[in-house]
Amino acid sequence: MTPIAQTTRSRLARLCGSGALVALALAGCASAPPGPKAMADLQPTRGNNVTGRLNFSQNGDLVRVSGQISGLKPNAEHGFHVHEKGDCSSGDGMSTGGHFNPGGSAHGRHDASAHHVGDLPSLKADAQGVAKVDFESRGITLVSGPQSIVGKGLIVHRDPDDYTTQPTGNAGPRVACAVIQAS
Ligand SMILES: [Cu+2]
Ligand SMILES: [Zn+2]
Repeated sequence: MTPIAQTTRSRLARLCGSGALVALALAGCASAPPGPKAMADLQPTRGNNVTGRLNFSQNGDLVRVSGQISGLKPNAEHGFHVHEKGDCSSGDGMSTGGHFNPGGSAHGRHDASAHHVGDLPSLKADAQGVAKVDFESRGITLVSGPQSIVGKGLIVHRDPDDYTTQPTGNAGPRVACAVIQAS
């Protein structure tokens, strides 16, 4: 056995618990080791109070997105997208450009057949103006490459996304902005 194979095997055995059989370890255990993670720290744009934190974690081709956003208009829906540039410097969110759309698709619902990679499920604020986020998606990835959302912008909009107006969903001004960062 080469030293590299030995190292890999012992690392897998540690990941899988001390009792793991070597055969099981070599097969990758019951579940694959955790993949890349990222986070986004949403800051309000000028004149707004929307803040939040999102965590992204990938396992295989499935990305779980979770977190909480506050300071939203209560009892309302808010468009929520990954935008093409990781640049919040303009203060109004416009420096993030349009929706992240590496596939050249039309804008649409996250679960529709045609949508931008950056079209995320809309936020639903409760009576306190807080939206809890927890969804899983195979449509986004943290693995580096042209489809990766890491390094892109994340935008919360003031208004609902109508899923129809091209290419924006007519979701109104950008009330919070973040750059999605590897974590
Ligand atoms: Cu947007
Ligand atoms: Zn879109």
